[in-house]
Amino acid sequence: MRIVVLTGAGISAESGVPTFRDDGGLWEGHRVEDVATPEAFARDPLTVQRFYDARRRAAASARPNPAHLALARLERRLGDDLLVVTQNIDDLHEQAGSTRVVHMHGRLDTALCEACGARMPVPGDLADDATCPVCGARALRPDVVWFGERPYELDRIDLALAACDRFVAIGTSGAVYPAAGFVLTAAGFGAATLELNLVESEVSLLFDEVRHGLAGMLVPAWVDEVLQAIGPGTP
Ligand code: BJW
Repeated sequence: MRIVVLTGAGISAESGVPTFRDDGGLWEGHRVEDVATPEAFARDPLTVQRFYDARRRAAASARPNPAHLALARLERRLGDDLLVVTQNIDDLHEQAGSTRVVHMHGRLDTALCEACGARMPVPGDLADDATCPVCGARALRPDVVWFGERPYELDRIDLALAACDRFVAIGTSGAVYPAAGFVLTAAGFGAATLELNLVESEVSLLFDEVRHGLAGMLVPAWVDEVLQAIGPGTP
């Protein structure tokens, strides 16, 4: 059984990482257009760098919750037949033990040089005007995907969506494309679709099945179901 799981900010909420659009979410203090567009970065790089530096420091103490751990358990059973596509820029899936993870909106722990295109581990706070170790330019930015930029690894994601038997979206509002459209792609290729979310998302109606509750409860229960269905033998 081939499964693609799409995760959003809701899966990390119980690890203490704020979501974007819920009450008390990240954008309460910062308007999304002030920090998540290339234009905003060009206009006020220091504010944007400080915003991501603060999130990086906060994320460093976050630990995976039962939802991340359950997906890692599923990967141990399914191997290459499970792909986790995350919109999150934290590393909680990796901390939990998942290895087949696509970070379609980038990562907090890498930096991107706008001058030469090199990617590297973040050398420290980027607001400190860090220098690119490859070309020497003071042009490092967070390696994240802002509005209007092309998300990472879309070709790999499309192939996985076309080949999967099940598509599951966990803790994502369905407000941001192309991720919000993955359910239609997967369904169009014949996959069964399931949404796990605290409440209705903007695209709930597109799923075959919707379950409401905390990811930390819903995901382990769903993983148990899948493991029981495929049994202890070959995946
Ligand atoms: C829980 C829970 C718990 C809470 N348990 N659940 C008009 C129409 C269609 C598209 C467009 C349009 N105009 C422009 C576009 C495109 C644009 C877009 O989508 N705009 C929308 C505003 C309409 N998209 C883009 O620009 C993208 N690029 C693009 O399209 O390139 C063109 C292209 C495409 C394809 C091929 C070639 C070219 C880029 C989008 C980049 C998004 N970037 C951000 C910031 C990343 C860096 C960072 O983290 O700072 O990504 S924005 C932000 O939103 C972040 C997230 O990954 C993303 C999605 O948010 P998410 O994860 O869904 O979080 P929330 O907070 O919205 O929702 C949390 C959910 O969890 C809620 O549902 C809760 O209920 C739930 N929840 N606790 C379970 N405990």
